[in-house]
Amino acid sequence: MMIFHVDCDAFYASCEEIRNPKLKIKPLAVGGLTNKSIITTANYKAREYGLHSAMPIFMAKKLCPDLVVLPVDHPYYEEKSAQVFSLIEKYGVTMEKVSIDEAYLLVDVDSFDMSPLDLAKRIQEEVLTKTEISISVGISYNKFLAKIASDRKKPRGITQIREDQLDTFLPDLPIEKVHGIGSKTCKKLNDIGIYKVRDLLKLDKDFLRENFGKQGTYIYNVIRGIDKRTVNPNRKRKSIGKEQTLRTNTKDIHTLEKILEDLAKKIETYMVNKNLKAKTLTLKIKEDNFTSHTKSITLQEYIYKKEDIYTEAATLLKAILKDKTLRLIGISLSNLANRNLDQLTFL
Ligand code: TTP
Ligand code: MG
Repeated sequence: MMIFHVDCDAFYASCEEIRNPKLKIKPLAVGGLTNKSIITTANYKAREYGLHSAMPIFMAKKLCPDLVVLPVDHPYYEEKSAQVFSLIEKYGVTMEKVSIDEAYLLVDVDSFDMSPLDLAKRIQEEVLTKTEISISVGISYNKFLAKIASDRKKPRGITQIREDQLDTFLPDLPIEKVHGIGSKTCKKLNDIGIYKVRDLLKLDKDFLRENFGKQGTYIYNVIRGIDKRTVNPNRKRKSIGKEQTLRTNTKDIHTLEKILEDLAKKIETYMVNKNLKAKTLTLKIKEDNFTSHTKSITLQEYIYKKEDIYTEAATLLKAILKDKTLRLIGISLSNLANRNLDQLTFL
């Protein structure tokens, strides 16, 4: 298993460039519109002038008089983010989204017939083609190193850090790049002459623990390539369902089966897009007198294909329909799991 860290390049600015491609050749920042406010980010063209996140706008304009500044449009960036990460999710056993533009991915590289670098390239290309967002990918054997790696060759970079390469990546790193060292800790360390990881490596475990508590132990470990944090999936759906209110109430089994077929098709599309499979299927019906009934079946094998969904749903329907006249019928799948990566051939 490997961990990929994916981080979008100049995210808010890239989203704005998609809406208005003319901005691509201009220095662009996204932020509050008064001179007193700060910029949230700047595109790479603007970074050539020294602009960076959290810089006051007046300063950014001083460094770059031609700067275009756009207001923050959070809902739009959330929408782009969802597009990007639903594509990426398909490649991992587990995905943990940690901010609007970054996620960790637990990847079973052995199940792909390509190297981790080629796989990252494929993910990067798919995301770029389908969403126009460029991403950088870091690959390593733990979260800490994967994140260091993704930051290495931005924008549109792919970097892998292997165990025997720690010495080439870590010692020269400024300590503020160590995830977990915030500005307060950084200042304290600077005060005692610690600026790079190379200096940090000279501090012993007890010293770090006494001065920085648990965080000190964490720092001691990660700069030696030890990070036991797992990739925790978040915002996982517990079930997926579709239902339909009938145009005219009916007890006709053929009409109802036809609707089940349509519902099964819609659910299959969702399951394929999200790379999911399910073990439990529930059929829901509502009678013309508004009484609802549900009936579930938990299967031995996982399913996601429309034929299987339909077969199970139709069997349940026969069992509960009897002489009822229905006004609504629905299918939902629960007990969800990710499908194996070898089934990703549709990509
Ligand atoms: P980052 O990934 O830190 O920055 P970025 O994507 O703009 O640039 P990079 O190519 O270096 O990754 O943050 C993601 C988005 O979060 C960023 O586009 C804007 C927003 N953000 C803020 O609103 N305030 C901040 O202080 C930072 C750092 C980011
Ligand atoms: Mg980013």
